[in-house]
Amino acid sequence: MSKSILLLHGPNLNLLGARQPEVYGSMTLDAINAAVERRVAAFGVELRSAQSNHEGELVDRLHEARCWADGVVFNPGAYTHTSVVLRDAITAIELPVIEVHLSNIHGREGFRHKSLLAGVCLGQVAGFGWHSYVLAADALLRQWEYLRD
Ligand code: CA2
Repeated sequence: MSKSILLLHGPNLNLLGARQPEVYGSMTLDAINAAVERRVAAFGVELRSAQSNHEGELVDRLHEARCWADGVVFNPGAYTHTSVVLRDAITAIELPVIEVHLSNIHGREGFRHKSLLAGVCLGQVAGFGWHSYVLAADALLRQWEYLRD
């Protein structure tokens, strides 16, 4: 049975490419989604992408993923640092979730150093611009043994 991934983006990430390219790069969200899709399609893995600026909608997307996805690549944006709600949703769905950040949150303002979500994720990738998403997808591919070593 082939695998499926939900690629989920949180608040403000719909603005990628249009604002603050010095922090978040110049790739648009659509271009990032396409790059990750190309990567996983090479292994026969399906990718579905979604973005929301609303915490409750992100929760709904995570819950829905239980019905069709085998793993989640998730950039929760600023909710990373604040959301017990998303932490509980990630715990509840019992899917492997990789937390992703474009920027290196550990090298930025102190309030970004703490993630409320990383501890309930399989792991975290941060600081590699849009490549962070591809590396996170690779982490799932490795988990499922499409990739070795
Ligand atoms: O580095 C990341 O990927 C972040 O998740 C981005 C969040 C930030 O709050 C996190 O601490 C780290 C902010 C997303 C804002 O996205 C924008 C994109 C373009 C222009 C302005 C904001």
